[in-house]
Amino acid sequence: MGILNVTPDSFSDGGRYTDVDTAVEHGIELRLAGADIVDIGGESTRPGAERVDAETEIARVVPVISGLAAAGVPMSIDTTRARVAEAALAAGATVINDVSGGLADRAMAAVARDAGCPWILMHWRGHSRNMNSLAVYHDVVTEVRDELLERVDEALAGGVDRGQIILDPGLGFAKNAEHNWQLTRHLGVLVDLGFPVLFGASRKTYLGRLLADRDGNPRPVGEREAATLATSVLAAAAGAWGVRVHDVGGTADALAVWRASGAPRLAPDEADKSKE
Ligand code: PMM
Repeated sequence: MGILNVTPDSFSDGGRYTDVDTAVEHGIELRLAGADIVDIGGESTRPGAERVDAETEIARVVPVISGLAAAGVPMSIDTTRARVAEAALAAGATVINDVSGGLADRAMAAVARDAGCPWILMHWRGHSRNMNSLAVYHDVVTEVRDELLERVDEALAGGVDRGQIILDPGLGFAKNAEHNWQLTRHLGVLVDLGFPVLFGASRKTYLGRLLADRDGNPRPVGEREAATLATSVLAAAAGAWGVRVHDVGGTADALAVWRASGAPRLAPDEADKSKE
């Protein structure tokens, strides 16, 4: 999944694709580089970000989705709002990527049900403005799993087909670096739930911190690509269905190596078994 944020303020590509033609061009580039799907977002979810209204979000994403649909590019809409999802699906998106897993807007389930489209339910505890204060867990892997299963139950109760549900641990969303590493190490716990799992580590803050220089300055966003590729290979080896990334070409190369190696899926470790 290639990332295309049509926002002025996303942490990595914010401000680069606010012009419709540039955004459409980049979406086509992502597709040609090997993306199975391009994820279009019109609202930044970076920690601390202020919300925009639904009209602004729709005005940002719909022209880009229409342009990419005309070019035959498969797309997901990255939104927590049912109205935005509806407009995006009408314009040609075919997947809903809801970082709130249906929590932010309870009307999302009906949109997913009526469209009969895949719905990515990401683990989420609250909007960006205060999500860092929600990063409190006793056992992050078990709690993320259980909270995702609650989202699944609500989606099913809303009439959504089980076969359309995709799960995502939501790295960086109410998670600190250690939480992200735990979720990476034990990704098999989510994979074993039987739903496709999407993994989104691309260029995130915890990778910048991991690669900080001697003075403790985090590695700049644009220089986290090799680390991102490593996370994508780990996720694939743990059984992830997809990875959400900025650098699609590099990811396709890295995954081609992993595939050619024939390396078996990483077995869930003893700690995972004790959670069952
Ligand atoms: N991360 C971001 C936005 N949307 N969607 C899913 N499903 N999973 C993620 O991890 C995720 C997401 C934030 O990253 P960005 O600013 O680079 O888009």
